[in-house]
Amino acid sequence: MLATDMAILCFLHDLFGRELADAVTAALPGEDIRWWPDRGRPEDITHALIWRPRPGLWDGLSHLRLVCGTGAGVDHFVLDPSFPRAAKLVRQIDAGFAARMADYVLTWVLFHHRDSAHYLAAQSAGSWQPRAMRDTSATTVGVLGLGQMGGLAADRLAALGFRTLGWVQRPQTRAGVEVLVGLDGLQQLAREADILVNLLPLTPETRGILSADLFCRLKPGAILINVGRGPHLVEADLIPALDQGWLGAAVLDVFETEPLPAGHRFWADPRISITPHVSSSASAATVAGHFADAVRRERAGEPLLGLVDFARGY
Ligand code: OXD
Repeated sequence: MLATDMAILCFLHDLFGRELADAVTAALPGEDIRWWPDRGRPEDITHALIWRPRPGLWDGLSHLRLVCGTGAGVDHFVLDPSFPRAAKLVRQIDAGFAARMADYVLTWVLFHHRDSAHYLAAQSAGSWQPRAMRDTSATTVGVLGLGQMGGLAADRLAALGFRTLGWVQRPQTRAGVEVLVGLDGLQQLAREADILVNLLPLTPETRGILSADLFCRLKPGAILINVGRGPHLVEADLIPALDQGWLGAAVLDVFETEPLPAGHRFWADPRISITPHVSSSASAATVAGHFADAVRRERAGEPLLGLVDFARGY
């Protein structure tokens, strides 16, 4: 194929607006960039920057060599049976992306550590109800997943003085974080954590990990923060776990169906805090820069940064 036949396909999230499209155009000057759904001749497309696959997106892309996701999670590619496996897949690997995620996690951990839900409710009732304060070292936070996102969140929690447990598939050493592995490790984390933060990648093994089976082993009244993926949580198990007192509250940024449908039971439950999948994203400039670098590396046959291992699933 001649270099002139090489075209780039982009399908971006509305949240980025024009900013990302402009940044991609500026980062790849002179390239034939096509914007979904206007793919032109699909066989011209060799590189793609994609938010989420859409039905028909991959059809006819017989020369596709590289796909770059705009997010850190790549489950929607890896678990998509129609993904063209001959193409390499890279994900975002940006320190700023992980830092924004850590900010989100710290915000809600501190919110619960400082009993903020209690004080907001007390204010609504016009009632002065002080509670005893605790040092951060008296609160144990368990982080599921110590990858790019979970690792930084755990480091920052530990730096604030929280006792921090991290659960991973493969053992690792992390200053300030007690690293746990395997089923025993998960059960220890469940027994000891006051606040449970999920930052695992979504794979067939982790789907549904946040279920009644885990919740019933938690310290009574533990707080759940799910910033992984919606399908990590068995949604039907959440309200019963709150009713049982296994969980005291939940913070959810991701859902089985997004946007969370109007009338869903979670919306009206005061024990559940909801944000619309905004825990983190990379900046437009970073996504465009990473993509342009990946295109250049792929063409030059250089190692790709953020290359996804399909066997591992992330
Ligand atoms: C991501 C996301 O994967 O925003 O980064 O969901």
